[in-house]
Amino acid sequence: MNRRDFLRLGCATVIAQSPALGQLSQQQSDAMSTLEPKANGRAADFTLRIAPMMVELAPQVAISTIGYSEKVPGPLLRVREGQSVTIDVVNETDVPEYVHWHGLWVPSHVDGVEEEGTPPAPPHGRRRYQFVAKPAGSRWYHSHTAAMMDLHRGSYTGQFGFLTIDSANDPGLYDQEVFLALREWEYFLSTMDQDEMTADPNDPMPEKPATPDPRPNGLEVGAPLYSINDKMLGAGDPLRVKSGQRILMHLLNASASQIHRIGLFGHRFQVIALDGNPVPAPQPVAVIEIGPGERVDAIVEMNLPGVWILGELRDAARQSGMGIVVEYANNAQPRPQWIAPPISRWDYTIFGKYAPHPTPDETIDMVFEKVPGGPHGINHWLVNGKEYPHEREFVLRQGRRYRLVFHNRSDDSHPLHMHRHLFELVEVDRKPTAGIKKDTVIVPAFGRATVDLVADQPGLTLFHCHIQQHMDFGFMALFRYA
Ligand SMILES: [Cu+2]
Repeated sequence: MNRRDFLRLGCATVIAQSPALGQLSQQQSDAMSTLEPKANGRAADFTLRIAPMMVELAPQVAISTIGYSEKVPGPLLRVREGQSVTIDVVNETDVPEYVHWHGLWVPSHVDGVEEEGTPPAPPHGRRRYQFVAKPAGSRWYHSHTAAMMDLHRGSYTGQFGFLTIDSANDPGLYDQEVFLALREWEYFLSTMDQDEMTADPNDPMPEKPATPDPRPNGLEVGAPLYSINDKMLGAGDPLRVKSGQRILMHLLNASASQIHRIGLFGHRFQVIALDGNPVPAPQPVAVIEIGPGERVDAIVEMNLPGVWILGELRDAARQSGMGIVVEYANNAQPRPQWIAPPISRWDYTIFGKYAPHPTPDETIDMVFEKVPGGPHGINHWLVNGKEYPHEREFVLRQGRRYRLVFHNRSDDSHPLHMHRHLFELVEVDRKPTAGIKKDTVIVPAFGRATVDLVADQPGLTLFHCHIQQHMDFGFMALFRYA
């Protein structure tokens, strides 16, 4: 068996089942142990190999990127809540890499973040990550390496995958479960902003300045190719369903740069969890809006037989690949159809409840501003008047409850991510809510979001916009515990 076959076997093993290595056949175990000499006397539950690879997005369309274990998305890592997990990362590239476990409560030195002090997986070296899997829900893992002007590093590459932490309490009210990661490929810089999510003029925009910024905008990141998982619309297997089935869709926006809106004509998405956390008031919606870093779990009842396209609402993005065919069994419709769902506004607060929040011990205001880069420059970003790094502006005391107020004084929407913690939404553009726990929240252009966070995870904690370019050019802050 050559090395490639070994790799394949390793990958297949990981997908086929969770980490119970004891259940593998002797042959598979032998293959794994040949591949992975046991470190510290114990074989890893999973191994991820970071290496260059090709992705065939469609027949005649292949791109080269860097991925995990020759798969995009990387192997599905499925574990039980509370399980102790060991993951070996083998870095076959020439640069240091960090694997971040997004949405997990892990210590700073395991979080996969340079700024928090996690050691890297060195070039042509390896690093072992060990953590207890919590909290339950849809998590994910991805590269957390700075890319700066290199659009073939960090989250611009195929280094992302699903990490599912199963709870013992999952009622399992569905017939099929699918994992759908939204992605763009072959990123480029342009003065044209592809993300046509122009702000609705009826938006409240509580942070809009009286006079607009006259400075010309800088280069934005765009992309010509789109996919769901590793296939452009029509190139992969359709999602095969039967009338009456309930499909649990785990949606992940693994994009480095774009917020996406997804619809499926004639069907509603019953949103049950945001960022992997069950919502107080599950609701049906026609369109899901999801920002880089976010996850949405939704159940879709299959009650309109036919062949449909589940896809991005923007024609350009969908026609460039962001979609998947949904095909009912035994139907006569010859071709997949796209019919745009009715326009609807995404509103996190409808999934919450009305309840008072405990009074916070302290309020921290965070003001985000853009410094436009001009026609051939990159925009820079300020948090409270400064690009990253700050001094000691953001200090938490263990056990205290903080109210963070995100003031977005820019004309872009930003998915803001807090590492190693969950926060609870308090208000979005003045609409109050309670009970929605997230790790990433889109703050609309000139909008404001308020969240509560209990400081219960001591250690350095990175906060940043999940758009890679914004993060690389100043949109980060490091929280410390006193
Ligand atoms: Cu941003």
